[in-house]
Amino acid sequence: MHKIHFATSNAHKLKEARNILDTVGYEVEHIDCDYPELQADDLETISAYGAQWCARKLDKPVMVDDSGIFIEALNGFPGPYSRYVEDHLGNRNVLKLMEGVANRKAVFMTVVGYCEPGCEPHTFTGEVEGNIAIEERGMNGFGYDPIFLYNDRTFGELQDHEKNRISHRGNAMRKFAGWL
Ligand code: ITT
Repeated sequence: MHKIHFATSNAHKLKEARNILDTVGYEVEHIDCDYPELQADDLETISAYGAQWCARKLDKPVMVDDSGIFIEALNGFPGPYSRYVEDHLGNRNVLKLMEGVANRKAVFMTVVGYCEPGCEPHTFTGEVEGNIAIEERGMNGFGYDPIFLYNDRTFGELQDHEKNRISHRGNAMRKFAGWL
């Protein structure tokens, strides 16, 4: 089975990547590579930079995953700042920001970055459209999953395999695997 080296500090992402890529014939090996998170307005730039940084440092092909949630009524916030907002505000405060807001549309996005040593990085984008829930629901998943409504269930209410089939990460990683 072909191996993909995945640099991430997030155990949930690692688990999802293993399940998603296993279904298309790839084995995921976790690598520790604490790459600097570039401050940029778009996930592609951050992801491409991270993949190239790790490929250079480790001298092997590396995949990274940069993800975020873009809320339409907040002009795409928190987007590339999703990690910071989760750490400092959390879902409860995001829901507060959305109190009384009728337009609850949101997009989850993952950009997979992949780079081989000495080469330019490639990026693969996956998205899923949904809505911000009124309250947190569900014990599955992680991060923003309990407040992201897809049809009538939050991602927090989906089983792992259901989320992976439709998720931003599933779409981005299957695109990457197809290219590979
Ligand atoms: P890395 O080491 O891979 O960068 P990270 O947790 O910092 O791990 P991101 O910057 O890509 O990853 O994540 C941005 C935020 O979005 C972070 O708070 C995640 O918990 C959250 N997030 C990412 N993917 C998610 C998903 O599928 N469901 C819910 N929340 C997600």
